[in-house]
Amino acid sequence: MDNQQVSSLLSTIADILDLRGEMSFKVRAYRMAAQMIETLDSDITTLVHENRLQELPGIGEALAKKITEYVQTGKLAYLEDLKKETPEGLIELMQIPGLGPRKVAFMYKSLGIATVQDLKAAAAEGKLRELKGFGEITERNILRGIQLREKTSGRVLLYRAYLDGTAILTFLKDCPAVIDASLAGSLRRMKDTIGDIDLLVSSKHPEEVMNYFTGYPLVDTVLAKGETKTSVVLKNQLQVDLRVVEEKSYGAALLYFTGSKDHNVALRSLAIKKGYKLNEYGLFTKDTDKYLAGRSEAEVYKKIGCEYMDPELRENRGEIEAAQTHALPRLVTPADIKGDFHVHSLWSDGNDSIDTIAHTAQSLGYSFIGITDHSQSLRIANGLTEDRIIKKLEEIKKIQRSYPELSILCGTECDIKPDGSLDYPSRTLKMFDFVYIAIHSTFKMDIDTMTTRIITAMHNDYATILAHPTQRLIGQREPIAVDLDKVIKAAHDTNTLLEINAFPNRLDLDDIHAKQAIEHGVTLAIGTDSHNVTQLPNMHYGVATARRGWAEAPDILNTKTPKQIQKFLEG
Ligand code: DGT
Ligand code: CA
Ligand code: CA
Repeated sequence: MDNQQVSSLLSTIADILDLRGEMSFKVRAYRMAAQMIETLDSDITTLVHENRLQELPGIGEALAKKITEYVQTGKLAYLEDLKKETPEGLIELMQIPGLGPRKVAFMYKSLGIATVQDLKAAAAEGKLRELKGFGEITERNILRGIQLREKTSGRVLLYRAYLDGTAILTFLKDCPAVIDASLAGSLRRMKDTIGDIDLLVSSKHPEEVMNYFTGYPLVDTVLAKGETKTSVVLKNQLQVDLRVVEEKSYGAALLYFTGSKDHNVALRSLAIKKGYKLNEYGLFTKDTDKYLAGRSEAEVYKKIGCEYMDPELRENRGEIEAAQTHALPRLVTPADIKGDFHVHSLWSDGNDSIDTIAHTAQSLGYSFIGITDHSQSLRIANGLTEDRIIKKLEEIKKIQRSYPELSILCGTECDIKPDGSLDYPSRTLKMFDFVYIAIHSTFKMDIDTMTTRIITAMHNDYATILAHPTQRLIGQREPIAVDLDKVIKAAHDTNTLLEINAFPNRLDLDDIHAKQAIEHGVTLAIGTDSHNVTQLPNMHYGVATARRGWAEAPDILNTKTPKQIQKFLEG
């Protein structure tokens, strides 16, 4: 159980209480607790074990008891009861982007809308816009929210599946009957969202492995249990499929169940062209069915004339052709990364001091860290005025002395105004080591105006990196309307870097656009956008996205030394 899961439990309770019109102080208590735990430095499970929850601000006896029950059993009776007393459809409605408890309660009372179906019908008939405080724009946003929800329904963010998947993998490797074990499916390919978790094991005793697997403490329901395949649902609703094969077939099965389906289809037809037959059991001669390979993926690839392809590449986007002509990229790896460009500190809306950030960066083995606080207009995020920048620079200089092995770079995440100008004048911008430019408001513009706005900002001499270029929030907000072809070309012409933002619900640029940018000779920078040092390891998901975009180390500025970075920025 991680902090995020406990945090979302508490906000679900807050939403349901709010929906039911409970006293607002009660709702607020749950919301504040949810927020506090989301950005908490310490591990909530540890605090539960040590019986220290009540040391946290805003956590009294009652809340501590509920959190403890949830962490220890994976369930909370109080929430189950609340859910039983509330129409199921209303809870689902609150998950739609743009709809909160208040709006849902109001629609329920005034129009009797109790399900997503009801809501769609009401919107189609134009009834929503007539509600007090709604209007046509709200109606349209709600419809868009429904579509977005449908597109991502049942899928979870990569990081969520990754945490569970790697924990189960570690668990499986402890089973004496397991010989080899691996992640498979979209999770092994590190896709940005995951439908279900797939795992593969080789064993001589499949039944033993399956019994061990269904005994995993977080399993809620066993959907199907057999000797070759078992499917379970975890307490957090994620489905996990485990397959067990013989050692002889392990490589072929790993290939098959890693996918993607498109990669498999293309690979199979290549095998056929070469006179073979490829399936999850192995590679065979087409005519006599003689087993040729299958123990490892590498041996199967080799036999059909391909170099080994990293799982992140397996989307049939040209990798099979490249693998036959020694043209595969040598993908950037987490070990190549020397630092992080995008971190918020206490100076704006982050939770940690520069000293704490530097300390953590050092423990991660980094040789640089970019502290990028917000610019002056972003008052809600405590953006920095010029006097405060000067003070921040002084502080960095002082802290720098304690970290001889780490370059602490003073950056900014400077707001791009609607007309494309930046939130600081040049004399301020030149105080920074580098400047992220980013949009934080007026997201809705037509595509030409938005594209011009961004490109104008990129032409500013001090602009270094364009942060989260499309502004998408996976499952919550669509990308802004922007012509990325033009932005990529402008990045090349103005020597502006594009960011791969590694925050789990952003991953922006995504894999496809990262690949496109690299093909146009644009250098990318990975930033975690951390507001808390516990988020710095999200770098891993940014690197995964870069790998899915065929990035090699030289394509990513984070792989360079502080000296090389300085030179690059001056050049
Ligand atoms: P997901 O779970 O929707 O995020 O995506 P995947 O890629 O994990 O898909 P999943 O879980 O349905 O199946 C796991 C892998 O098994 C998939 O990547 C490729 C393989 N596979 C599944 N069904 C088929 C199929 O009908 N044909 C082929 N060639 N491969 C399949
Ligand atoms: Ca899957
Ligand atoms: Ca599956």
